[in-house]
Amino acid sequence: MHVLSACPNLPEAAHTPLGSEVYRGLTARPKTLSPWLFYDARGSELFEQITELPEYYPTRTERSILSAHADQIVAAAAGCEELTMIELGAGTATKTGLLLKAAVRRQSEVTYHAIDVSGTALDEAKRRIEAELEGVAVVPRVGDYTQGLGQINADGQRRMVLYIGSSIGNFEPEDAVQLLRDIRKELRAGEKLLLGVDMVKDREILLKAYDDAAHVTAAFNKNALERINSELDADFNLNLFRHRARWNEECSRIEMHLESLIAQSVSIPALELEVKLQRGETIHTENSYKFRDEGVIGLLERADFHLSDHWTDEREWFGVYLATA
Ligand code: AVJ
Repeated sequence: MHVLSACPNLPEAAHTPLGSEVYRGLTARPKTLSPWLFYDARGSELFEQITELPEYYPTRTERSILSAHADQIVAAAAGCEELTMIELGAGTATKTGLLLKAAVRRQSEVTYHAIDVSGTALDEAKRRIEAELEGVAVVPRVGDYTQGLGQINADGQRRMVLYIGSSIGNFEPEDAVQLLRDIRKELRAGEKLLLGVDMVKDREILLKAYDDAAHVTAAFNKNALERINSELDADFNLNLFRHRARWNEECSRIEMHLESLIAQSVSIPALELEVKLQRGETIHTENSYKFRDEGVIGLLERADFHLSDHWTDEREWFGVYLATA
């Protein structure tokens, strides 16, 4: 996230990460908001609900892959060494337990560094995992992804970085490569990255996953506006926006938008900003890229990783890639 600094005349709130992102996004054309805005306490709760929706296949598909192949994944990653696991964007780490369980079957004790921006999610992860899995020590670390990765001392063990859940799908391809390069720089040759990505599939299945019948995804999308209302005193009327999910074939991504149902003007007092929207105009709130095999391999190679192994489900809806630094 980048903070506006060259505009000394803007109010103080415009210099916070949230204020700066909202100012930039809502004065841009087309209007955008970054997906990290979704994840306040309410948004994180809604995302947890999304992962359990019948239409939202990614979480359960990835879990089924990890569950079916955990021993093989851990064996392939470890080789003849012992592993230290590091997860980026760990959240409450509900899928990671499958890999940790496989790791303690091999090496009886494993250290798991869980990195996330949410301290409360990490506390829950630590409590649950240490209660359920004997031999696992959870080290929570609140902070930004890659910073400090290299400082994690693995005591001579081989580090395995987990970046699962298709979180990489939120990044533009160039930014995704940069993120993988940042990870790669922190690793020694031979250390591992486990990357989980959502694959291209039938358009209708993709669209339903982002526009569910119970409207949980709609609430999740609108939560970005709710957050701007509560944190920047804005007066977005959520009833005057409609949740939209689109498949952008050319860019191979699902897009989420908030479409203004009427011509309207919204005021954001903390930013001293009036935002005018035309009827039918949208605020683009998220990209969720979907991948093909070649695409994932290309990203990894550009970041100086090479593919070691690859697992998928019967329908090939989700991919888990093991890469070596
Ligand atoms: C957390 C980025 C993987 O793109 O599927 C779910 C977020 N957005 N429903 C995804 C999300 C709408 C999710 N990621």
